[in-house]
Amino acid sequence: MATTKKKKAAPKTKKAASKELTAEEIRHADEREVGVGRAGDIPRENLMDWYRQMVLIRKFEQSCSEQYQLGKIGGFLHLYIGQEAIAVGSIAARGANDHVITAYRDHGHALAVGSETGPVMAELMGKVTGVSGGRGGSMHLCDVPRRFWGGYAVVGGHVPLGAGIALAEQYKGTDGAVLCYMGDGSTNIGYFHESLNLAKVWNLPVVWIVENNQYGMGTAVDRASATPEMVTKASGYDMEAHVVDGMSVCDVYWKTTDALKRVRAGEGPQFLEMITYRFEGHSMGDPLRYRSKEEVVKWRDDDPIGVIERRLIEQENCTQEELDAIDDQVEVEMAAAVKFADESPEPGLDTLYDHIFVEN
Ligand SMILES: Cc1ncc(C[n+]2csc(CCOP(=O)(O)OP(=O)(O)O)c2C)c(N)n1
Ligand SMILES: [Mg+2]
Repeated sequence: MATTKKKKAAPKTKKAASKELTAEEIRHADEREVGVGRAGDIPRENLMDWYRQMVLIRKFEQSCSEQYQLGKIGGFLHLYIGQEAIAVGSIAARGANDHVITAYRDHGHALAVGSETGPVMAELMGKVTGVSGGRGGSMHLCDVPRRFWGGYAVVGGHVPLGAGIALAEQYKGTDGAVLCYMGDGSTNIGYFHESLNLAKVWNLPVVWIVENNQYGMGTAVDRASATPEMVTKASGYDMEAHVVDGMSVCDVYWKTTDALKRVRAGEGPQFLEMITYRFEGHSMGDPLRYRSKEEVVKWRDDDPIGVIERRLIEQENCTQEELDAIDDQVEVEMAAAVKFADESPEPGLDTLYDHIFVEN
């Protein structure tokens, strides 16, 4: 796709590693694991679909940035560019009864669970056709039929809700589990520790996924957290924890698949620290003075879309034309989404008090 073509060098890919890398090794890796060779390796059509989903999220976010600058999106807007492999790879691993809940950087998760681009864009523009009726905006996307519960603006505030949904599934005796995503900053919040503790005590079916993108707003992780290694926090709750290469959609998929298997086998809550990087600012208008250009360039060389693109071309005999055709199809979908949102009405004044109280 256009964004990845501009890169100086595509990240190298390698076959499945025999040992798990540490967070530090992943941060400095010059090769990205792509999962080949593992039993039950991923079929080509799935990889192509993951590529399409990641390009869709990337182009959606680029379009959001444009719509924001045109004044059509109000409030805060946090882009997911650079982190696409996490939502796509982990949600691909979820079962039919599993739930998803996340923080305010939520557009990628919404699209990965299958929410349509038009209603998601309409939500960002505050239109009545939006996934949350135009009431929530960027930080409060929600899609109940797809078991996607949002979208929360209070850092760490949704973590106990993730535990609560897991408790409900356990109580009902289903095989449903929860994928609860959060930023590295959430792990410094009291709710995080209370939720992990209770999840372990009650053996709740939940996978905690920390998207460690190296920063909470303008503060580097090692300046705000007592330990820069998020996995060590799980050990305080005697919880199985693994480090994941968040730039490799395949690594994300396999580690989430394994974690969900352990949850369903009754082994209790699981913890995954996914190492990634936010390519853009924290939200719109971030002057990015807290990190060097060299650092950003280094991470852009590890673009998760570049990693999957490389695997498809080198190991799946995929042609550049096939990938370009997917990009073109996504462009058409995005144009239609913006048109749908533009043409949708705002909620009427007479509906101001709707959705405030529970209605029968
Ligand atoms: C309880 C609370 N404190 C502070 C804020 C302000 N705030 C918004 S985003 C953010 C940083 C969170 O960083 P992280 O959890 O790493 O998520 P990321 O933005 O990197 O995805 C902060 C401090 C907030 N929204 N809620
Ligand atoms: Mg962060």
